[in-house]
Amino acid sequence: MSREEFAHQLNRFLHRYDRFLISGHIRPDGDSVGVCTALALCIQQMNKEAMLVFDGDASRYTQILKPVPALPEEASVSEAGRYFKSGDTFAFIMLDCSEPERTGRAADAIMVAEASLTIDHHVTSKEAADFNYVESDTGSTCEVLYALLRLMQVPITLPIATALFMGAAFDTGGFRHSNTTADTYRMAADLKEKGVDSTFLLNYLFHTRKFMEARALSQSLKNAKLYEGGILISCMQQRDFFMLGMHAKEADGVVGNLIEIEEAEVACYLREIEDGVIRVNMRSKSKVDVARIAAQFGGGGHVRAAGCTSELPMLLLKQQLIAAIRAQLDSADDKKER
Ligand SMILES: [Mn+2]
Repeated sequence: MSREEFAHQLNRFLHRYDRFLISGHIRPDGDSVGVCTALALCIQQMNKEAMLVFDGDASRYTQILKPVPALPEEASVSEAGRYFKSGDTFAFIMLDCSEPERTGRAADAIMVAEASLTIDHHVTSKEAADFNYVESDTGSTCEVLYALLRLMQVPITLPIATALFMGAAFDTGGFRHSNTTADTYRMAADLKEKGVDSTFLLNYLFHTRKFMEARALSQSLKNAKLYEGGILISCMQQRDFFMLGMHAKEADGVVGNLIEIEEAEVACYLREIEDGVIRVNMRSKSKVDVARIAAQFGGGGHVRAAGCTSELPMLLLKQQLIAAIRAQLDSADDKKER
């Protein structure tokens, strides 16, 4: 389906219903929160009700955007109708994911809603909603929604522009990743012209961290070792986090800092998240497919960012990871020589 055709469908969908429950994916990220907030603000602009559902802490992103009503944490989506002011029926919109299970808490919303609609940019086979639109070659769902709003001639106010900019910046790594296109920059320019504080948003998203996260990074760098072939590995035991006065789960961003090290071709971050359970996060610059490495250990992900969870002892796991990465680096070298 073309963008124009779907913009038509979306327009009709928004006009047909009065109340909308909107959910992004579980463990909300910048794109997910940005696109849900932007569409909710558009719906409010039409004098209709919108309510967001989050599964996981979205506060890092919601706190810099215009507030939008959200379903209370203790409520289930089957009783969401009670939380709307103007009535108790609602339509359901799924953004930045297309499989109901990916929303977490809102997995059953399709069943209780009057109708459902999806906008996404992940490669997917499921068309679970009544109306489904996926642009897998667009960098963020915020960019997809921006294009649709333009076609629908919906006025993009500053709060909507800010939410869209945040999401597009988030999913493109600050307009740096290979999913950034000329259209992405054109959108950014248009939103900037509408008054978006791009300096603040980019600094907040990519150059701001909590004191505790910085301390975790410091300890993680102390523990890091650089092996032949540019394999950077950092292992953090539970006691490392205990000494810092934090939980291992609070150090999610560290692996992104490890891969910034010039000599690192691959970064592996091993964290003992509970007794004998190790979470592995991997990032790769260009040579290694870390999704394949993760799959060897029962995990998954993308070519340049992947992870797995293991119950092997830390040292053994580290040795096996190094061996698996070396094997990939070596076979790449062999191919080059031939
Ligand atoms: Mn996204």
